[in-house]
Amino acid sequence: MAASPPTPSPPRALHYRACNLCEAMCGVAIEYEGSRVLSIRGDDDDPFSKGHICPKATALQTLYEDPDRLRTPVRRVGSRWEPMEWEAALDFAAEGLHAVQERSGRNALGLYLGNPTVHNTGALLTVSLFARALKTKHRYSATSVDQLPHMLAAYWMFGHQLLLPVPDVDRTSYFLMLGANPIASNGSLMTAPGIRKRLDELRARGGKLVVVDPRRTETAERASEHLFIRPGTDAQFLLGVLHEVFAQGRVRMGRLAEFTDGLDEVRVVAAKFPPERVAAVTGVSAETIRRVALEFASAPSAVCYGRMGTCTQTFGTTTSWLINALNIVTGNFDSPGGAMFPTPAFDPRTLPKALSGGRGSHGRWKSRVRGLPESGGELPVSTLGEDILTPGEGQVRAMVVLAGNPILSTPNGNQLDKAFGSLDFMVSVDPYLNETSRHASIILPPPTPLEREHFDIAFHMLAVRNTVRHAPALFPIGQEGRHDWQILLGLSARLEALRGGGLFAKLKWKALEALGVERQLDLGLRIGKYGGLRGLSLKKVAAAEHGIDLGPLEPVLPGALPAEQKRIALAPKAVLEDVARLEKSLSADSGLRLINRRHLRDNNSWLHNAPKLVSGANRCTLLMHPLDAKERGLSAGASVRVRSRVGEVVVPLEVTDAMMPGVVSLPHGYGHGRVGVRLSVASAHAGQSVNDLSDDQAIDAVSGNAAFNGLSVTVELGSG
Ligand SMILES: Nc1nc2c(c(=O)[nH]1)N[C@H]1C(S)=C(S)[C@@H](COP(=O)(O)OP(=O)(O)OC[C@H]3O[C@@H](n4cnc5c(=O)[nH]c(N)nc54)[C@H](O)[C@@H]3O)O[C@H]1N2
Ligand SMILES: Nc1nc2c(c(=O)[nH]1)N[C@H]1C(S)=C(S)[C@@H](COP(=O)(O)OP(=O)(O)OC[C@H]3O[C@@H](n4cnc5c(=O)[nH]c(N)nc54)[C@H](O)[C@@H]3O)O[C@H]1N2
Ligand code: SF4
Ligand SMILES: [Mo]
Repeated sequence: MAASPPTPSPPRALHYRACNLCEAMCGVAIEYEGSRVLSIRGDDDDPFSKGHICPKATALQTLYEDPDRLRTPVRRVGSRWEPMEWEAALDFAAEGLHAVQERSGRNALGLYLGNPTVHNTGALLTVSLFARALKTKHRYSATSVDQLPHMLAAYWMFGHQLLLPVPDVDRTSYFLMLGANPIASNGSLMTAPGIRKRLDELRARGGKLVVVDPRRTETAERASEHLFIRPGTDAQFLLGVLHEVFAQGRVRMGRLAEFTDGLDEVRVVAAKFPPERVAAVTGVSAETIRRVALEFASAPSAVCYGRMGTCTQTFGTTTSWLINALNIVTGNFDSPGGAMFPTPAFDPRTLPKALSGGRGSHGRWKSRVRGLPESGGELPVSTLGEDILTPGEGQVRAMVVLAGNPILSTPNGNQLDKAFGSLDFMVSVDPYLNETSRHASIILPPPTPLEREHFDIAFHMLAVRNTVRHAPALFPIGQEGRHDWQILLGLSARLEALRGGGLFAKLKWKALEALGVERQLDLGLRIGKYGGLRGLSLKKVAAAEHGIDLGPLEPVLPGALPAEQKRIALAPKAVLEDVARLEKSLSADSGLRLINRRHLRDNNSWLHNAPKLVSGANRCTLLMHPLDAKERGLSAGASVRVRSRVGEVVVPLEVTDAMMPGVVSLPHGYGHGRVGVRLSVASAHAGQSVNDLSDDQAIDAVSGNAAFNGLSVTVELGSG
């Protein structure tokens, strides 16, 4: 039998882009053939990431190929999901939302924006317009289970919620890191691809990395020094450090003094917190606090940085303020080696308010049940469950969830599960049928990262070096697909039409759709810092397929402060008021406290359907110190029951002296065992959701941010 001639296969080719799965923006080189991915590796020629990637980069391929992923809209019909055409699906979704607003008022509609929105160019450019088009005060997002305290501190101190200082890790000589584990997370509010190497280099050049964390983390293992701290006491610790800085006459504000107000107020507050007074509650000795203060103040350059551990706790905002204050009073602010402001080529802060969300705001309205204040136009998501479940004027009866999974990622997941189950109508914009979207009336699935262009709008603004890169879509989506931004514009246009919006409204949405993503990027680049007559355009950026290096961070103050606030406010009123609460919390307590953790191969709740990322030992375990295990008669491998005020989970126990005594740790993002999800791999590695324990009433009092860390729990043998 003669062999048939082989069909000619398309040539293998290489596509370059930045991975958008976390904040690190690593350059990747993707080998592909036709519509198939052959391999994904680090892009050695990326001037920023220099070839670094992590195991999650392969998920770019897994997501694209995943048979569980939704490729067309699906509508719930009883307990089944029925596929729908896009136009009909968008009509159905808009009509359902409109009907609820007609019946129960505008605020009966709620919106939740999940984290991947920020990693998605088109969605980020469109989402503010979409949120306005919904005309509701019930907006929530992952911000209030994450960095809200930093944003509020920035709004109050620097006049803009997005003026977020990042640690100049490549030049600092003393890095004081609280509540962050960048070796697992790859860095957050600190885009620094290959962070492990950067931290190793800091030590190699004679610098010091001090990690303050209730767990000896992967990052702490590589640090010069690790200090255990009792969860939720970072503000007291930092006040102890500041006390010493003032007491030793180490204040050196330099040129910052010319445009900074409030030094005396900070001095008065710090005077109340001598190291001896905070030692017991923090678990850090007075001697150590004094030494850290002295080392910090005398280093050639130093930077204090805090992340999830300092934000998602009961003193989140006050801690964010103190981190900035320590950097400022020691002159380690807006200067090389200190905390600095990146200058991105496309700067979202220069966009009109309707597109960017503006400088920020606080307390313009309050949540209807608990009265928690809005920040930046959003309510704390800890109130979402009660806002849906509590009857009365303005009760939320319909939801739009974009790129989020709040049932696994926000406090009191079981209450929220019940709440979502009780809605009259719900739209999910998500490629998966997951724990949250399973409650939707209709799911509108966008394509995956490789099927769209990518330009990082958010994370160049948080990067430790100024660079820029753009990549076109690798694979086309064809007629049968809709991008997130197209879905959002499609829904907005339909909602306005249903409300009787005239021709002008119709033309506006059509024009925005025609404008597309690329023209907006091009415009933003041209009017940006590196634009101008012969400067950057999208064409120039796109032509440099490995990205363009724009150099190290440079001092930008006072010029970068917004016109409305030309001076730094070192002592904002809201945090000064919180100090009274801090003083009350100075007595040490002995209960067991829960903190959370991340693993390099997780990404919040949503990459557990990638077989390569969930292989190996079960990671959804409780970590406990040997003394605590012994006291409870528990041994490694036992099933233990962890209880909080709102719920309980049963998980395997790991006993390790990497935990501080009195503190236990669970990862978040697990709990895929709920009925009705279509995540075959994740369901086989279900684990338990830590947010079935986390308490919607446990918040940072100033911002309303969720206080996941420091939750009071009990642990006992799981069976019997
Ligand atoms: N206990 C505890 N809880 C936590 C945390 C913690 O440390 N401890 N961390 C918190 C933090 S920092 C965050 S940011 C939140 C995250 O919370 P969320 O953003 O609510 O949840 P994710 O798990 O990121 O879910 C993202 C969803 O977006 C979908 N998705 C991915 N890409 C796209 C896209 O391009 N478009 C669309 N439309 N959908 C997409 C995924 O399928 C997934 O369903 O979790 C928080 N929850
Ligand atoms: N692999 C992986 N990478 C990720 C993610 C992921 O889920 N997986 N998520 C991404 C997202 S959305 C974010 S926001 C970032 C988060 O990035 P990071 O903040 O760097 O990550 P975490 O692991 O949450 O680090 C928080 C640390 O705070 C410690 N901690 C807890 N409570 C306290 C406390 O009271 N005080 C102090 N000082 N420390 C405390 C914890 O032990 C933990 O080590 O990671 C991003 N990158
Ligand atoms: S570190 Fe983040 S950006 Fe880099 S490859 Fe991993 S997931 Fe992607
Ligand atoms: Mo996050």
